[in-house]
Amino acid sequence: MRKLIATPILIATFIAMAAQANAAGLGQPVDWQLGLQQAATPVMEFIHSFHGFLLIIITVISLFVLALLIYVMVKFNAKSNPTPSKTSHNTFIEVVWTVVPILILIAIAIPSFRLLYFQRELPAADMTVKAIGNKWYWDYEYPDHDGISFTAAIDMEKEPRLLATDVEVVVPVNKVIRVIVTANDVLHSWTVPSFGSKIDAVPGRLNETWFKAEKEGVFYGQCSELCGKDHAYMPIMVRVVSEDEFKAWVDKAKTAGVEEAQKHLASILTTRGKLALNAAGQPANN
Ligand SMILES: [Cu+2]
Repeated sequence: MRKLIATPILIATFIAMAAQANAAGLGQPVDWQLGLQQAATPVMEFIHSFHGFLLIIITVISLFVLALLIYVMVKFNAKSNPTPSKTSHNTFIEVVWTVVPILILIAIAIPSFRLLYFQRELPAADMTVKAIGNKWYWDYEYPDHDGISFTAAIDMEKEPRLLATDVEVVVPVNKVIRVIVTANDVLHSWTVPSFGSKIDAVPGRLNETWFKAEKEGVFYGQCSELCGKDHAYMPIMVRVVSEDEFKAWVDKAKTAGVEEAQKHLASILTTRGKLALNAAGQPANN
């Protein structure tokens, strides 16, 4: 009796959860999100389509196995099948259950390797940003822009909590950005979900990845290699802006420093209606 009551409650709970589940955020997570963050780069779009493809395959396999189990339970239980067959081999079926999984694995492997090479083979880069992991903040350098460099540390006062940094990484939209990643002390990992970027920061070694953001806005990520006690407090914040806004930021950063450049950029973005300010005069991101 208790089971009979529990089942509809369970179903109702799932329906309520599904109704509350939000479409995934762009550049940052949202409450009750299901699925991956929205894509802002070609790599992340590929990850989305591969994820969708795998979801179909695993769903079909799970339903097929479930159907087989139900069929066996109904057809071959002791009551409906009192004298079991003694069959132990069936060549046709053995060939099928060997060949079909191989075909499924090949069908998965082909897009999987295409995605892997797409991520790993850098297209000609328009500019380079160097990200250096530290306990527990990120340093950034812009070797193509007179070596602009700064430290980006978590800003506990800003929203979204645990994702905002005091100084923002600024890059232009629709440009291939090469990211060179290393670390000063221990392993870290430079990760921005909406870019599909995730690469280890290894002391004494240069790793590289790339992204081409096709949408303007703010994109957040976190260190994704368990690096120590403040691992959760070294977020990544990348602002993608138009080319002339990027140039304005670079020019100001060269002459007056990155903090002034950030204020300058914020005022440009506010004038253009791209940046809303909250009651405290802070950028209300996304
Ligand atoms: Cu870290």
